[in-house]
Amino acid sequence: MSSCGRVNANCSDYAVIFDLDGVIVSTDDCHYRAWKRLADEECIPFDAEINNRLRGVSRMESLEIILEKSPRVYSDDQKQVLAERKNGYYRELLQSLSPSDVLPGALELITALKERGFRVAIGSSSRNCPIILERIGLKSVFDVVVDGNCISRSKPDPEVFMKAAEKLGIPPKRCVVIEDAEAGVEAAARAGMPVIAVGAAAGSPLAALSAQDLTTITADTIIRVLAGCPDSADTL
Ligand code: B16
Ligand code: MG
Repeated sequence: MSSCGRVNANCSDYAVIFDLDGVIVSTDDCHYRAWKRLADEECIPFDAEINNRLRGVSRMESLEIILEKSPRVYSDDQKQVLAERKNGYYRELLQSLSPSDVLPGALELITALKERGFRVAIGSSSRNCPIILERIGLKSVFDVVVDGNCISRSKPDPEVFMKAAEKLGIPPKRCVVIEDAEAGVEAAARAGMPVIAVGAAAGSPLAALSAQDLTTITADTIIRVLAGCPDSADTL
């Protein structure tokens, strides 16, 4: 582990940028159910494998992926209507969202990071981010929130994470991203940020570290990732 660096003692010079859907909250299943309802109504084949390609991708780009299997061709106006219909179904499902939907380990990790002085941010492609954060009780927890309402290019473009780093005033290489989507892992890597891949993205070759979920990630894990040696205890 000779290439291990050292992380400066003041953790307020560092940040963790969390993806929202699939990392902080289990809304990825709500997206799946809403798209499935739309696809069934339009007689378009849709399954979990196609759904995996939608993680982290914007609403309109997700629709384009779903329409690849459609025998019917839709105009731009019709696509807009379809996307709004899906969003209506999704918003219905969000009505039952509550703090109990925060994923295991998320609150513990955010609390531990804040206690150590880390800055914390959200970097999400979702335009529903404000309502989701409100419903799960985390509206005032993050120092910075950059979501689908603030960006013009969705993941895998690095814009969402670059904007978060800029708003935090912290250089990209001092920001660790936690992502559940391959598109998000790529976006973080393109932003020059070390990334921890969880859930569906675990095992990504672009990730500095992979984990099943947030329960095994601690503030010390983040420090090791920042130091460039995620598997070592040397830098603590
Ligand atoms: P909306 P994330 C992403 O959120 C979801 O993973 C993706 O499935 C969804 O299409 C996208 O947000 C847009 O969501 O329709 O609510 O604007 O994972 O980047 O937090
Ligand atoms: Mg996600």
